Amino acid sequence: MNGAELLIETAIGEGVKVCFANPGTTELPMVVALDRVPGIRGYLGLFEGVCTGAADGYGRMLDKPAMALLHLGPGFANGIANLHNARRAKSPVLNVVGEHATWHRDADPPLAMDIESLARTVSGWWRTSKSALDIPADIADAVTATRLGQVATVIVPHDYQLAECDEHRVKELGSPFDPLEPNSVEAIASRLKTSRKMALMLGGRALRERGLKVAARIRKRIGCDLLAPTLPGYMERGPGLPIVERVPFYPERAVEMVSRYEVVLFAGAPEPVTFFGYPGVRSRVLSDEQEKIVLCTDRQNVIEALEYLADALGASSDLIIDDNLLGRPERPEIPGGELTAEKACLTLAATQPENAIIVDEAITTGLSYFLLPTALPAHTVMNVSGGSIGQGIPCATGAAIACPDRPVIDLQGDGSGLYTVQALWTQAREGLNVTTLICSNRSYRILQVELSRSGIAPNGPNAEALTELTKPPIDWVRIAQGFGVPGVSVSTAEDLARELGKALTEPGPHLIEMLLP
Ligand SMILES: Cc1ncc(C[n+]2csc(CCOP(=O)(O)OP(=O)(O)O)c2C)c(N)n1
Ligand SMILES: [Mg+2]
Repeated sequence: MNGAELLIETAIGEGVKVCFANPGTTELPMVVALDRVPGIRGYLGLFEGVCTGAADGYGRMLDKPAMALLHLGPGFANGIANLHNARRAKSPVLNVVGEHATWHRDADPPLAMDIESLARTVSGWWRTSKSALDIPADIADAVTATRLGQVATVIVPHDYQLAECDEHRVKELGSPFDPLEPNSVEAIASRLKTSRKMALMLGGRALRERGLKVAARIRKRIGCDLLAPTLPGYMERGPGLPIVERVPFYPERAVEMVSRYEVVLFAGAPEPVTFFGYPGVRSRVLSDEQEKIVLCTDRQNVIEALEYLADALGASSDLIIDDNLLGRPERPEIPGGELTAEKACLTLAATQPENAIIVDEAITTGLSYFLLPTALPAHTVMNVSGGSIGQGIPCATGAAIACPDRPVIDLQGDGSGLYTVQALWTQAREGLNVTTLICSNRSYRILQVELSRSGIAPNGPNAEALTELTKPPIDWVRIAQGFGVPGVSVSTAEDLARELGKALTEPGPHLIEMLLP
């Protein structure tokens, strides 16, 4: 075996099943190894941001890593924006990046870059392999890091990929978690028993079913509200799961919402801060007077910590949760008439099938969607957690590969969609069940809103030109068709409901442009 084959064999042994790739010459031994050592399926992304966004979507859905295979520093750099989203979503992603042969680096070839510096900004763990024989341990350590909800990056020189390795060491994976400190959780339980006006803010794995169910018990026992970050990376919702409120995007509303609480307990979520520093508005949404308690570190198991806390509070697993604290199976009516952002969200909510995966990169159009769906059939919502747009179409692609039996619906801003639109081609090539709903307001609407909120200057011709998308208008139906995805444009809620229904019953990807004011 050579180093590249060893790498693939180790990744297969660690449970990796898919590889989103955009390779170059320095990765070709690994491309060949994918065929020589069968077990990982390769998916071509036509831009590295597609590969990393798809690996993120896959990782969020299955809570285990896909591999993203990227070419040297420039390829990795192209993938960074979506790796940033993955990092914020605590999503497991295993990057493998080729590096020039060790003997060739000194010549400073054209594609040479400082890959480790790039890796550092988005990866919780990274390493350049020191020899071919070290590759299995590097992959094993990287996969262990992903189990903590981290992006991990292995950089593999070309000569080590080609080197023959007669014997190699296999590394056993241990638990990635630091142990819990029972005393600390018990002290938190005592503190909560004597508090009033409490919120439990959930993030990461705590927003999956098991975490939500234990959070429901804690709420029932101590009467706290349940909160989530503004853009949670992964959240399950539906009948039987507790209603969780997200911290609003705009600072004044966020501050108003959290001002209700004397104590906020964080379980897998960071303290909320405003997205931007607005003059005269504080960065941290909570005030100094409000008590903040952190249940566990990012290196501890948040689900175990919540379960331990529930037991310490006497919130046993047979506690009956009142129906009014849970999402109930209800649907809004399909509205009628010309589409608006709100009607688009209502129509989606009225139509989405059981077990849908909703990717929300709708920016301004999606605002009213989240306020509805607690009462909808069971579904998963994924947001652009790092605020780095161009995530939706790739994320939906990876989610559909992870969960081929679940319908994926991508509520997609038009401006954001254009960053990584070529992911539609991967959807067509793989016949993925993704319906992309383009929120075609033909603008960077959120920037127009921010401009008018800032009151700094009236909109001049440059401010107008840099925030609108009408000259020329973008032809979404032909873009979709050009990538092999059937596309249609609708302007009323009735037409949207009909086309969405059709798209969801026909196999393969579809794109529906929703013409919005
Ligand atoms: C990588 C990256 N580039 C630029 C931005 C700044 N930005 C945030 S939202 C946005 C426009 C979003 O437009 P669209 O998807 O059409 O949603 P709308 O605002 O119209 O609802 C831009 C350019 C960003 N967040 N991330
Ligand atoms: Mg727009």
